[in-house]
Amino acid sequence: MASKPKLESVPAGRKRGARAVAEALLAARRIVMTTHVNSDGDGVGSEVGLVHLLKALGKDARIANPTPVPARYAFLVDPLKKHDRTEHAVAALRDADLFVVLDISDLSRLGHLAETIHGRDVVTACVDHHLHLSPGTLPRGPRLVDPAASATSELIYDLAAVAGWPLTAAAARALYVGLLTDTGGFRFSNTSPRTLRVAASLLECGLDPEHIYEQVYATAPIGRLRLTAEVLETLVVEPEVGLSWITVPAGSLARHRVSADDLDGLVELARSVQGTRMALLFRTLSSGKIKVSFRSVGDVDVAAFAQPFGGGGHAKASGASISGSLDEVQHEVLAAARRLLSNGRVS
Ligand SMILES: [Mn+2]
Repeated sequence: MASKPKLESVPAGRKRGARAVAEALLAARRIVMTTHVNSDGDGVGSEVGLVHLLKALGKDARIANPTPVPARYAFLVDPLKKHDRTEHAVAALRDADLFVVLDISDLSRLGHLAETIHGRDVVTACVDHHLHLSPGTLPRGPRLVDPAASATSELIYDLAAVAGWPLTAAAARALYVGLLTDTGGFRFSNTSPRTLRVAASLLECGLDPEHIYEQVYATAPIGRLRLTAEVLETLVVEPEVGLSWITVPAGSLARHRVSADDLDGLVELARSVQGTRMALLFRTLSSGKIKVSFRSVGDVDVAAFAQPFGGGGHAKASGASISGSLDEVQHEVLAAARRLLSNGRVS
């Protein structure tokens, strides 16, 4: 393993939050961390990274997620079998004296765990980089929140830097996965010079970037490709306004034996159509609601666009879960998108 690397300096605005979160972590005896339903590389990367940091300090830290970790991130979680309590998440939360909510600031996206987190009088720390148009609904606790961070994993790195905690190779690998996936492989607009400096500093811990790439992107089940083909068949392009959209056919995930994680990156393919300013992906959730993912090009702000639909996210990547039939939701959302793209107004 490489010698202990010097960590990047932390933006001034994050130091106070980082200190507050570090203090809460050091004071706690049983820490349980969680992330949003259908966790992604950043949600998993930030919680696995934090578990490794806390383990090195001798702290009792567990993971309890509302939904299982996607197969492509199993390589991060498998070595932590003892620490992953997702199958008994509610029991793990009942035992904890500190909750850490990662990559989301809202109770509503914690699925069946929301009730337990809301119901217990336990300090709830939050580390997140989503834009909050309204105050989060989490219980009280320290916050390390900055929408300028490329990923929640970058904020966990900052937490380690401010607290002076040693970055182990296992922690660095998990945080690197968070940066890699939330920036679309260091391609999206949230890839800042600092993102790459932090990524470089993580690589200094002795990581193998090609191996990580293979695990995350280059070991797809055949069903993911078959699903991709089927979803791309639904592509509709409206060049006059710069709108492209795709729909996940009913039952296709089960038919191809894949999960929602296998849809990752599909909406970016719709966005890649020349002249597209906004791309959308529609799918029916098991709850019956319709999940819409929004991506934009240029100055179209899809975080603001998602807000009237009860959603949120980032300016160029956001989402919302909307009640109604697929037809109704598509009709409503596409009409709003056409209005926005043709006259700059959401409604
Ligand atoms: Mn994220």
